[in-house]
Amino acid sequence: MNLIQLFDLSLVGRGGKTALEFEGASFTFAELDARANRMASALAVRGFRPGDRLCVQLANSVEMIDLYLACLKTGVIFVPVNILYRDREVRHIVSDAEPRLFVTATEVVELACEAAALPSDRPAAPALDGDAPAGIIYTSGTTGASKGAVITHNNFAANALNLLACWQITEADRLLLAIPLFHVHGLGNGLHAWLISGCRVRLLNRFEHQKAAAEFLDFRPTLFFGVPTIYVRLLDLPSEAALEIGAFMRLFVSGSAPLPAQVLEDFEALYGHRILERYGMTETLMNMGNPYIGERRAGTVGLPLPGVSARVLDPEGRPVPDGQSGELYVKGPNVFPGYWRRKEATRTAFEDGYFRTGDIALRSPDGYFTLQGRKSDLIISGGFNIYPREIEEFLLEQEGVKEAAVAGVADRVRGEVPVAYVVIGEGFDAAAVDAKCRSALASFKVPRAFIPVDKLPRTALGKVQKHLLPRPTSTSGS
Ligand code: MLC
Ligand code: AMP
Repeated sequence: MNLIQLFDLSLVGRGGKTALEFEGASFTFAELDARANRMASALAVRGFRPGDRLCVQLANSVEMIDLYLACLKTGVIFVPVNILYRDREVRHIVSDAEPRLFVTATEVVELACEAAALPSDRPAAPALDGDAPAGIIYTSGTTGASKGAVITHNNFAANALNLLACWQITEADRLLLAIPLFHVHGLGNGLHAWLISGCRVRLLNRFEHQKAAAEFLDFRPTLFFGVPTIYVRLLDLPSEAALEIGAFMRLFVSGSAPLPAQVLEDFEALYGHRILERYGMTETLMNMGNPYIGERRAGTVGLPLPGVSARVLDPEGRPVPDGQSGELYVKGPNVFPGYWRRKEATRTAFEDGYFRTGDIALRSPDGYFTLQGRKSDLIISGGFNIYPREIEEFLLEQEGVKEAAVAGVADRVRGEVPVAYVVIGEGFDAAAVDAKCRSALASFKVPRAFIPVDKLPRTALGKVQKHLLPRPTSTSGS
């Protein structure tokens, strides 16, 4: 099946209903359908064929939705790119995905103009198998360069249907969608839950904490999806506003990074709602969640979602008893088939049909999972992933950097932020390296400090022992 069949429940079935609010404009489902049909024609004019890739590097916008739906309607593979990525990061994705077209804020204007002049007839739907790729989403690989996770129509469908069922999302809901559509959180959870349920969405260009209270109070949503940084920001709202918001909200969901138990408790005291924490990955979409009805246990990611099987294994691949830590493996209709054009990486990502998450977890005797960390040294800052290796490789290219190690330090707002430890040689200039990082790396990857060290602590095999690096005192965010 094509995801569009599910979206047609709303695009066609609820055509007259207001679907979307964006920057003061509103659109019915039928209007969005017509826009997407025109955009599909514009892609056809550009020579797109099923299986071609379209890279889209756009902030949340109606055009981004048009392009996504146009891809699904024509069998084109949608490849969203983080808008914070700079040249170096983008070049890698382009050379790997080989898109027919790369759309940024500049190109989209022309494309939208072309589309507006075309008829809104539905394109003939290509005969797609549910196992066909709907999107390729780049995720920072442990090797430093990011890999494209191929997500099928069936993966996305299984994920969204689970969320509708488990979180009781219906067309009566109002979803305030503030997270970026270029990641699976915004796209696979936010956009898909909206289009299938037929609820009303207010899409924000991005989450701005200064405007959050006004958006909540004006739109009066029932449903909100956020990363922990957003919930930390929401703790700063005045208590009267928080109480008013709490009164019309039905469900707050958090994911993409660990939600500190204290934030969950403080949020509940302020808003009168216990945040539902869930756990996912780009490669697997959503794996686990705390129950909608039942105990939302602080510090845990709850129970496997319907259809998801989970195993916790020791390094020899043997199951560990409940209460003990091991690596988490998952299997289910939500799990991707593999990485784009990377047979070897795909082969090593699976064991016995289960995907190796790289997350260290334990299961309680009553089935709740707690994530305790990662096997790799992944840093998650504001819900964005940072692989230290990528920054280390960049730093080593800079003048005066003899050795470099990047590690995460705790940050009250963003969870973690990266800092760099450098063994410096002649010509090192911290300000110049900082400027280079700012121009070449996404802002969230830029090290917050460069800490000079005489040498990096290494094992006998030469591996840097990051836990032995002197940690600066935790940062407080801003
Ligand atoms: C952040 N920045 C953005 C931005 N988000 N800039 C433009 N558009 C966006 N959407 C930049 C800012 O310019 C700034 O850069 C820095 O990031 C912090 O911004 P801030 O204004 O201080 O925001 P803050 O209150 O800290 O909140 C940041 C945030 C953002 C929460 C809005 O981090 C965010 O949108 N996170 C969501 C990430 C996400 O969706 N992850 C899902 C991955 S999928 P500078 O230069 O000033 O530092 C996944 C699977 C799963 O993990 O389980 O979901
Ligand atoms: P990504 O590669 O961006 O898809 O990020 C996936 C990673 O985010 C997972 O492997 C986890 O390490 C982390 N993650 C997602 N949700 C949670 C959560 N609720 N708690 C802790 N970590 C999470």
